[in-house]
Amino acid sequence: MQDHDAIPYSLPAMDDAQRIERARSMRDRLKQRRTCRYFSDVSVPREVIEAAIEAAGTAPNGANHQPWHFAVVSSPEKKRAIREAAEAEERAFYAGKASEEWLDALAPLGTDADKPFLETAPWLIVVFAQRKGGIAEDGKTQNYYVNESVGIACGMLISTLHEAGLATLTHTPSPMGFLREICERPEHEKPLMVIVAGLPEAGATFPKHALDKKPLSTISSWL
Ligand code: IYR
Repeated sequence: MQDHDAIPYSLPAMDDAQRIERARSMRDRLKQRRTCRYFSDVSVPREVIEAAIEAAGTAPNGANHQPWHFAVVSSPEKKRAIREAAEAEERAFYAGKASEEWLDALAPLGTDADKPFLETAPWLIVVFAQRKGGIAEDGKTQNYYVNESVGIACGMLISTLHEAGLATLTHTPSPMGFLREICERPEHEKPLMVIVAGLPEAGATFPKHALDKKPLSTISSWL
């Protein structure tokens, strides 16, 4: 190992039974997460969103450049602008841009071009991937493994919001260049997704299809 500044690392003491218990308990909580498409307009404290973004900001990432930016939208004007632009893209998607195969795959979800939750939910977290910038955010230094890094950060963000009792939806209008203008972000940042966060509205449902999870034996192999 090359000479570098380093700090001792250790973990809190735990025995194997505790490790198994903690892993299963985390799994069971994450299993309760649903993608929500029906949001109430009830407000949720900004502190929850701040803490979740700080959690996301600890994600493993390329060269510790932390190539992400979270634009947090709560103003009715900005939410409306995002909804209008997203629905325009979605109308084109559902009316012909999407292949028959893609539309068939979406049928069990019951989605369509209407995205009222982009206005009703209290928070929209627009996630940007920084192709350049380095730790100093200079807009020039090359970043590495950008999509991987930001994808992991999004997983941690969603998990923290779920742990805090919030419903989320990962929304990916396509194309989503309009998010850069509305959120006033620079050219070298690529919008990756909108994470809608809030509380489910009364009577909210989720598709049965979502419970159809692949078992451990399918999603893993042990060599
Ligand atoms: N972006 C569209 C379509 C959509 C695509 C996939 I893949 C999904 O898992 C869900 C929706 C929409 O938001 O309706």
